[in-house]
Amino acid sequence: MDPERKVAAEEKMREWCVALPKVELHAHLNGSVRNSTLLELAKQLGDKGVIVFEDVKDVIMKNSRSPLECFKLFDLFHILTTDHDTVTRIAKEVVEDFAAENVVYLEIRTTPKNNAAKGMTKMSYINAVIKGLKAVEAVDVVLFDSNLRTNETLSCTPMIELDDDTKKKKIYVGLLLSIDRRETTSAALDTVNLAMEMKDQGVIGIDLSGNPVVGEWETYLPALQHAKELGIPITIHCGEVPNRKEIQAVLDFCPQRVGHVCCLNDEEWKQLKSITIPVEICLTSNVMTGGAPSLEMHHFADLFNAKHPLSLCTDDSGLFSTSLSNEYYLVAATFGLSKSELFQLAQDAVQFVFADGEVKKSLRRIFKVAEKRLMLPAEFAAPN
Ligand code: 6MZ
Repeated sequence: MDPERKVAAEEKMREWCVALPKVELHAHLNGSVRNSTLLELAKQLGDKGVIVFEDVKDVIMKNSRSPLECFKLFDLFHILTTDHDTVTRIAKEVVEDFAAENVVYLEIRTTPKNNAAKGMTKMSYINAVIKGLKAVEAVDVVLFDSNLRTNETLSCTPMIELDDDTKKKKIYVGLLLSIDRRETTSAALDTVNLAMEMKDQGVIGIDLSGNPVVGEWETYLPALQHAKELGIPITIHCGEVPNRKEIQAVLDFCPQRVGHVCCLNDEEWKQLKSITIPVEICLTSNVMTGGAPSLEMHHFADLFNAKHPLSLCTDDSGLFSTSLSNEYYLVAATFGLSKSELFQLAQDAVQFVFADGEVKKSLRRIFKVAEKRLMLPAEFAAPN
């Protein structure tokens, strides 16, 4: 194909990936902040003399990150973002950004933070996040509770059908509370109890995340066990580094989903596949942090060929300068998946959401309507 036609075909494929309705199951709030917002916040703190803006600016704009740099950067992000108003602002913007690229269901995860200097408790932090979700105006945010009730009818108008500008798009949003690996057993238990307390306000699950070389599985196990007993769905970052003992413990614990699974050995792969725990795949993140040697050698291919349940995710779209549409595009460009395979991949993710019943039914309807438009043979497709 001549270079110009190739560029045009790539552009069309990118547009198709944006139009595809998508389900995002692994996105960290503070990793998904827009660079422009981070720079603005850094400038404000620079002006107050809290940080040196010029130093921070280069760090924020850098594209490639080592794992160590990532977690250092999160410390910086947290300095920039941890007061109630800022948390509210970034929650609003993050949902707007996902909705703008046709994410129809979003599970956003975040670590509830205590910050006495700002009068912040774990609960007030999550309330500030919820306030942000409710402040979104560009789209209707349906925040459902863990009993899967919503205040409004769930008969969602499939966004792909909308051609009337006066009607708004809709995005379903659920919150997962993250336990940070730096936390103590008692702090982790606080987070699980908070998830239980806020289950009627949009909190639908628990995540274990944080720097994978920090902390011990035994520290979080009582909290994760408690969540399991309470019936709260759990997802765990697994195998970001080759920690044999912990990978085994996570697989034995059998959470509802796992994230990453970069560094599993043959035996662990076998076990993962035999228990078919759905995997949250984060291509760009894994390559940028060294969890996968390259896109071409990413374990996505092995899991996909084995028909293992999986879902494409961004992890930290701000930190890694990606988007969910871009992750779908990368899968097509790297592994040669067809549009119908991509569509199936996006639609299959509905099975793994922590919502159930009516929400899943609505999502299936959205995909059904989208299929008619997105899967037309090229010769019948309406010209752009
Ligand atoms: C493990 C990660 C992560 O919670 O402040 N986080 N944990 N592996 C990753 N892969 C690169 N990316 C993000 O969002 C930022 C926090 O999410 C976790 C880290 O604990 C990070 O501090 P919140 O909203």
